[in-house]
Amino acid sequence: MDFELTSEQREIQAVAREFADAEIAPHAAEWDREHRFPHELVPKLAELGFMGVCIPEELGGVGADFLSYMLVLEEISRADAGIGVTVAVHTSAATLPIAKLGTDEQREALVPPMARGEKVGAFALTESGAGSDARSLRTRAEAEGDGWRLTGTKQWITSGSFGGTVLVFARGDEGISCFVVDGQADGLSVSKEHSKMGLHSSSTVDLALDGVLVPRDRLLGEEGTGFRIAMSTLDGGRIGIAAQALGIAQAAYDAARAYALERRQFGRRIGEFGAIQEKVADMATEIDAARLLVYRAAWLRDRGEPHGEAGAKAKLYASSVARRWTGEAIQILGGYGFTTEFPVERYYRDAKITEIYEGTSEIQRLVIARSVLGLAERAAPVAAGA
Ligand code: COS
Repeated sequence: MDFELTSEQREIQAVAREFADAEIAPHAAEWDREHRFPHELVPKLAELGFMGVCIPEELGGVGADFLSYMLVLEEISRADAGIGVTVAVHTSAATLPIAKLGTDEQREALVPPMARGEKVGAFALTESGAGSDARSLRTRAEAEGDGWRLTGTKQWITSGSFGGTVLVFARGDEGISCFVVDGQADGLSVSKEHSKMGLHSSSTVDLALDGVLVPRDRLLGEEGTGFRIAMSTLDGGRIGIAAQALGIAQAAYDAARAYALERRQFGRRIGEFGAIQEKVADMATEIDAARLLVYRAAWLRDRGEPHGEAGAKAKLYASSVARRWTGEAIQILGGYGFTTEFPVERYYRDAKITEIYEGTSEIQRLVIARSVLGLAERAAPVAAGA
């Protein structure tokens, strides 16, 4: 398998790296401290195409491949993982399913404003009683006239308060369906803003749906296919979270490496001591391995091949690498690493969630095990964002 990046992929990566270093990294500590999503960043992201990297050009996107999009997520997350998850959810969990599964009218009406960053996307699947067991969701879709009324509460919705475009999964007479809901619709409100351990620059809310009216033309795909849409969307989304974890791990490595070459104790740079060398060597090796898993999953997806197992492996491994090595990066920086003067404590707080959302590590193992044991034949290759 050849992972040499094309010249277009390298170019997108370079633009994303430069943008992340200039426009995101210098502000990340402040956004973290203020627990604030910087809405003023969205037009800048959109101007460079980062709100629609892998969205077709005719729908306002860049028309690049999924691997290019992963390179962008990795670079953004290296600077600020909260911005990374916002772009990831917007793109792979909200815009892509509409671009892939929508009717012509839905694609043309809904996707361009999202690719232009005017409408930030959100994905409302999880509920208080339906996390890993997403199929047990209880939000109701009652048929009314030529549409439905949605009633229920969705939990931990990234960007759910931004008034953008929300994919809502709800249960009706035909089973679970996926509806495209305007974030400013009557009856939709934020019932809770969550305070989190990390990712402070992203917004996470609960959404109350109190009889939200959805017209028939805002049903995505066929009625009753919502669970499959959610699962295939997550197959792609999980690669994005793996890229986010990779970006966080890379940031921690960069900080630890620089410190090991600068900090002197016992008359030498600490990077000359075996105990530190062992950590740096393992960290570099595991980050390389995570990167290869992430790029392979994206590459399979770009070839139209099944990528559920590869994406689950990438997320399982990259999130573990990020969680473990952000901790060891603090160890290398010692007391300094524990202070907010250095960014590694933020990386550590931001990394943990990558083992939880878009499917916990336990669920990734289940997906991998079912696949390698041949027990997942029903999980047909995909329709949506995957
Ligand atoms: N792509 C397309 N369809 C899929 C699929 C996939 N990757 N995986 C499952 N399906 C389909 C199956 O084909 C089956 O379809 P039919 O009912 O038409 O036969 C249906 O979905 C149910 O499949 P299954 O029986 O495997 O579902 P389970 O309830 O056992 O759930 C897991 C499987 C646990 C893997 C799933 O619920 C899951 O991924 N949970 C985690 C949810 C999650 O990531 N939450 C985070 C939310 S976003 S922060």
